[in-house]
Amino acid sequence: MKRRQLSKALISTLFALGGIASAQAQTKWDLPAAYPANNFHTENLVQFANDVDKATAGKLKITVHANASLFKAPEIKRAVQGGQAQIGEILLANFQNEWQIFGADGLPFLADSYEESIKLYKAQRPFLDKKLAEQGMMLLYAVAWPPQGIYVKKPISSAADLKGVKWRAYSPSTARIAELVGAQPVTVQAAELSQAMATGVIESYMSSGSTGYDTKTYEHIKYWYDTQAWLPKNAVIMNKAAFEALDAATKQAVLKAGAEADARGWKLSQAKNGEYIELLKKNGMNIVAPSAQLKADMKKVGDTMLKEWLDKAGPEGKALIDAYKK
Ligand code: PCA
Repeated sequence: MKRRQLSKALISTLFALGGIASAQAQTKWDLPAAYPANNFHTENLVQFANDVDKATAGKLKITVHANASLFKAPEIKRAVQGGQAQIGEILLANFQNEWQIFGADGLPFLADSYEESIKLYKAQRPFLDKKLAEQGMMLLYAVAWPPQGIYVKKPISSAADLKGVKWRAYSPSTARIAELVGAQPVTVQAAELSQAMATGVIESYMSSGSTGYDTKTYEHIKYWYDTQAWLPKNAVIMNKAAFEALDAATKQAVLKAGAEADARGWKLSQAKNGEYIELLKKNGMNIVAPSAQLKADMKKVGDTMLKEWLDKAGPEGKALIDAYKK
């Protein structure tokens, strides 16, 4: 063989090998999440990962790590930003101290139904997209938790009955509520909530029927006041560089499966809300409609918190509220 022929043969062999390698190339992503495997948010994430797997014929494998097993809830955002995880699920309201807009959906009674919550999401989304882009990330989708009510050991008829109660907070605003009603806030994320109740670290908290059921709250606390105070959102965020490293078809598959997870998640949240409340009842929880006094007291807490939030959030916060109220 002449030299030129040899190199031609070599080149075509290399091309063939390269072709095999790229056809088999598989990208693996880790997706840390903070809630249990049987929670509806997590089930939605798993379906999203399966959809991506199918649409890419196994080229992109996303592993969901439930229950804060890979990173604790407050660490997931930084892990995605730093690329330790390519994608992750966070509770937006956890990051309110970093940027007030993250906590807009954690404010009591600003958006307290699914309809208003979707409206707030639409208004919040461009702000979130911009902020996360500045941080080297992308928002794939966000889904609300069911409406938040008050779990408490003894019956209450007004906020005054919460004075001195050991109160579990999961975010800056749930800690602020405790301060405003005179309860004692302790921050505990969902993954440690069962233990905090079992050891008596906390005796009350605000959350959804979903988390009450997930954590078997009925084993420790017998009342849930259905205040429907707000619907905080979980958001699925991606590391921008990890996303950009995908080929065009894979990118498309991720975005499509993400949009489907968004729509499916909101439907699931709403449908499951009723189911979770029934399950709580079945397990001995008293589901109570708040008294007029308790409602008025909590509304006042909400008004105070919106004022405080607007002061901290500045013009950006005002622009968000204006867009939401439009
Ligand atoms: N469950 C989560 C956040 C909001 C909710 O409904 C929790 O309690 O940690």
